Amino acid sequence: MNKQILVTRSSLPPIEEFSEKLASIWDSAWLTNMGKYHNELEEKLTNYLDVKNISLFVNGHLALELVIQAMNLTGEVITTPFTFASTTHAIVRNGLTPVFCDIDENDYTIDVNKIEKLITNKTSAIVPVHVYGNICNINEIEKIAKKYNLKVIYDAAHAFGETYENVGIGNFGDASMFSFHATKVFNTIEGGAITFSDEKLKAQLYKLKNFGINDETTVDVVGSNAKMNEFQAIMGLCNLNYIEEEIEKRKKIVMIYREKLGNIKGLSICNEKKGLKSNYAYFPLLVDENIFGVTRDEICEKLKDKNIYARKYFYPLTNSFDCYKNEYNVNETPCALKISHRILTLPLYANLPEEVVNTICDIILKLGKK
Ligand code: T4K
Repeated sequence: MNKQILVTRSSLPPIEEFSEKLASIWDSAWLTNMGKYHNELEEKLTNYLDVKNISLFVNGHLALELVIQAMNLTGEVITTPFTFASTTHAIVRNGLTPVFCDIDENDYTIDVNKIEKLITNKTSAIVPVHVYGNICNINEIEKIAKKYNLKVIYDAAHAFGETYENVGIGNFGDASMFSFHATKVFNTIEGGAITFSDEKLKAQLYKLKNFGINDETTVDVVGSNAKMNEFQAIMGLCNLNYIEEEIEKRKKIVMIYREKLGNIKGLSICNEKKGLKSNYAYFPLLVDENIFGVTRDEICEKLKDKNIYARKYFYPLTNSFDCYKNEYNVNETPCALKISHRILTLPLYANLPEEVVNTICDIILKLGKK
């Protein structure tokens, strides 16, 4: 490959559309603090995601940190280690203890059969992850949460625009966090949102992302600064005009991957869940070296030799990070551990040329035949 192929590539709207909106900022000189574009995006996303309530943030991570704070959680929070650093850090940075549940080997989301035995009298919430856009077992999680009176906050960083049984994915649980980072299906450069069921949370989230300011003379919670600015909001408004096209193009790429790699011994691809409208956010490929003949790492290196940069999302597990040394035992999540050593996310973005997808598949298939 002459040109580097990275795991993803940000989608950008036509520059004229972006500049036109930007020009108006030079008139108003209103750059941030819940400006007009911020509010317009909030409204448009409420419709697009088909949710009751939404609050925008400067990034997904702070959104998650602050919704956890807003819910006044205490003690222990059940989550999974097969995720980006953000999920675990958001729990820990709130002074809470993450309790790691293993994942389901079919879709890499939290294993609902293993949640109950982790619940103690200190558990206050479950933070499951719709990893790669694979939707968690929402119905079972809801049952468990009800039975034990636990809050549920979904890390839906990867699930933008998805629906499950025709319901916007942000409607499940007490709240969901979406990421609008440059690497996501929908981006606002950096950015994120919380969708939530209890409308009373709206005022609290607003305050928390704005230093806890109540009015000009009262500050009544220890808040942060996590407001989405107008430049981000403009990027979001422009990108939103192309979102369906974006997802459709991703789908085409995924279909090629599925067709070429779907029936190969030693390679596994997650099945699309019944009832899910997918956004085709990531393409994770699971490599069983004992059957395929080469390891995930070898495939990754061989692709690199050809200037193709797949990524080992999510390796290593968050419960093995140096910053959590000796605090958790990765062997308590054996399925997550196994998958983290075998998973490779292949390049996927709307304008990835089909011939590159074919080349990637051919390189992988050739390795397996050796
Ligand atoms: N929860 C989950 C489950 C998440 O996956 C994430 C973020 C979060 C929470 C937190 O949400 P945010 O606070 O980020 O909104 C990237 C992203 O930075 C991160 O947002 C994302 N997950 C994670 C899965 O991927 P890195 O360290 O892999 O990023 P980086 O810089 O290596 O970029 C990956 C590839 O993306 C590059 O090879 C090329 C492409 N890229 C990157 C940037 C920065 C672009 O095309 N344009 C760009 O501007 O974390």
